[in-house]
Amino acid sequence: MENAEKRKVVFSGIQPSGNITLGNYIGALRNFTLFDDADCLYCLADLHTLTVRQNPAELRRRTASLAAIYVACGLDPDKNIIYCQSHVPAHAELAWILNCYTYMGELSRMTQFKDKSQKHADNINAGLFDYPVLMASDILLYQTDIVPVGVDQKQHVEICRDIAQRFNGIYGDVFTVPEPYIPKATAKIMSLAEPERKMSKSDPEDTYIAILDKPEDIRRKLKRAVTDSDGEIRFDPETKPGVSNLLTILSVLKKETMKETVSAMQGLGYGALKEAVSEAVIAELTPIQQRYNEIIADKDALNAMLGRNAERAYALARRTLRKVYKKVGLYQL
Ligand code: ATP
Ligand code: LTN
Repeated sequence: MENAEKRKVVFSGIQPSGNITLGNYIGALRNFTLFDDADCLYCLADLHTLTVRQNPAELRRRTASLAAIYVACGLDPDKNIIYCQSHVPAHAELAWILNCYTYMGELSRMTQFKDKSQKHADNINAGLFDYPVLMASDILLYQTDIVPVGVDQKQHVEICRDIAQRFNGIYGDVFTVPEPYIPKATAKIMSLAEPERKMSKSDPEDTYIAILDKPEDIRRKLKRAVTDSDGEIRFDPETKPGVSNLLTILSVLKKETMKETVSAMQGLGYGALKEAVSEAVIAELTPIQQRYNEIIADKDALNAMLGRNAERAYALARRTLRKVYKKVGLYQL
């Protein structure tokens, strides 16, 4: 008998804008595999990357690479719709409509916009300002229930909810209002160089571990990771952000509670902690890298997968878009 309850829809995306980091993996990607009994869509958010100037050849390479990383991290492309945002024109189309239901005031309050405007002061373009509306379109096109992201994206999911509710308030129940999925412990992995700041793929190489880093790079970067001078292994993100970040990474990858990790490490030095983190990271990433190398070696198969999945996504997206066009009064043939 068919299950009467509607399956949940899960949607998320990552920008192919740099090397995918351990922060992206722990904060987002790893969680993408948790929704076995839902309909999941994971996009390569290539349109979003254009809000910051990209090297075209690099962007193409990184997009294919991120698709291979998704699969290598355990997302089965037959079960999950893994596709490239720019291959489904409905994203840009819905973004235009939703632009007309989003206020300048609310967009100018977005912290990511403020941060990125500071970082790219020579290129504060309209796309950067409008970024959250495109992201809302991504999510709302598929009648998404759950959006797994890191905590830095929480505000964007909230504005998406506001836009959906506003639209529904005018036209009836057109959009599902989504919920973010942000497990607290792993919501924000910190930079190795400045543990008060988020680990970010647009920062210098030595501040993050990339999913595709070699074991020797992982060991070198972790050896240099900033800690503190009191020498005690203790979980206290406020006063010991560096050590606490290492403990978080360790406990997550070893699938232990923080208490278990801390008691296993207590009394040891920071050198031993860094060594333990290195081993755990290498053990996690090695099989992913092996699968990645196989997947990326067969570009035809990868492209066929992306083509197939873009069609599946477009078929779903078109339904919502058609409804929206009708509701707002665009002339239908
Ligand atoms: P950029 O630095 O280019 O803005 P980013 O490293 O923040 O990029 P995104 O593509 O913006 O990466 O993020 C992809 C996903 O990974 C999002 O869900 C984001 O919240 C999550 N994420 C990114 N960095 C971290 C982190 N350090 N800790 C936890 N989650 C993270
Ligand atoms: N803006 C996100 C990437 C992203 C996304 C989405 C995440 C684009 N579209 C839809 C969740 C849902 C970021 O992580 N920087």
